[in-house]
Amino acid sequence: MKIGIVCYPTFGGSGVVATELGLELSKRGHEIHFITYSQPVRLELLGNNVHFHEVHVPEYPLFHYQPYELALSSKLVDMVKLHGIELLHVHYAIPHAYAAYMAQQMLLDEDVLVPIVTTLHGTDITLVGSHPFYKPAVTFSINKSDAVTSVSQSLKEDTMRLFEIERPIHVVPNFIDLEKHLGSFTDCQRAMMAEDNERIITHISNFREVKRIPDVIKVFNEVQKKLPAKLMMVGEGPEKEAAELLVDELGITDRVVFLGNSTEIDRILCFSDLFLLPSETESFGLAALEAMASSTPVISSNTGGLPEVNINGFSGFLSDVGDVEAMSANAVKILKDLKTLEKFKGNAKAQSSKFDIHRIVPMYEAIYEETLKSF
Ligand code: GMT
Repeated sequence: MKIGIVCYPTFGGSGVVATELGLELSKRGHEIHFITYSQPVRLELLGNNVHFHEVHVPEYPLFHYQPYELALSSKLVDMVKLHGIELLHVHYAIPHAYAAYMAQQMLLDEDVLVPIVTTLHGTDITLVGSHPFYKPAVTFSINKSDAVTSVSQSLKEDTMRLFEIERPIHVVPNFIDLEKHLGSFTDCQRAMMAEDNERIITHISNFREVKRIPDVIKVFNEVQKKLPAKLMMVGEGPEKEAAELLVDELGITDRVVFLGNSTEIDRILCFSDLFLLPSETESFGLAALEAMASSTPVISSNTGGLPEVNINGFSGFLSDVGDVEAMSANAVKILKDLKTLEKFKGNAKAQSSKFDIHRIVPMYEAIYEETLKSF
């Protein structure tokens, strides 16, 4: 199939999922066209079957907001016609599903038929999409998609509760390429980050309010009172400065390292002993799955789709949002002795294999085939 993929090209989970999906589909013989405003961060390899088409939005002073949706739908029309794209798969409803519908209508005018598959990722529903300013357009574009998928059962339920949805939503969980997390590092240079007797705790996110960054630091602060530990904070975002101040206030600057955005997530996870994800809401928690695939157990909140990913008492522990005390007590439970830690590490790896890329990507292929057949 010739498939057009629309996504945010940044470090965010939806862009990562879209990029990994496109790459895997290309390996399975499909021709993939990424259409977005810059090359997706994890798209290192452009090959015969993988193409990238940049959406340009010319700046014009009259516009207070530059019309990205317009530029995107025009680009979709041109690319569908030029490359004979058979299906558009858009990740994140806002504004991608809306722009794709406009493109579909323009193409219809020229007798070109292209169905749209929309994947809902989380904040496009729970935080942004349900805002009254966007809701009518989001409801419309979900209902006009030819197939809709969500990354967890929990997100499907949220969508049905928050919007008047008239079509089925297929749950296709996020996935992981286990081969990339085989522990192929002979030395992930742990010694550069911590002493032998120290446990390494890691958090990776876009440092937005929803991630509850202060909880990450407070949990770590309690843990490091009980056992020697270091905290690796990976990512960039609006809450980072406040996080640095809190670390300073708590007097633990020598034990917390802010690494910024990284393209070396595999290496960081390779030397991590525990992953913290205390989010306010999380439709899935791809970062937690990536951690588990690298044999890193997870301490998370029990919100949204996280209980579908992290299994309490097995791959880690789940607690109520904001329950720093329970989270730190559970972290210590896992880290206190090597035997327990090794058990949780093995369990985390085993749990991640449920989301093996080779099991999940065929689910998308089946949806594409069904959509094309019934379109
Ligand atoms: O977590 C974010 O703020 C980024 C956001 C995104 O759209 O990239 O992540 C959402 O999609 C990911 C991929 O499906 C999920 O793993 C995240 O749980 C989800 N984030 C939230 O629901 C807050």
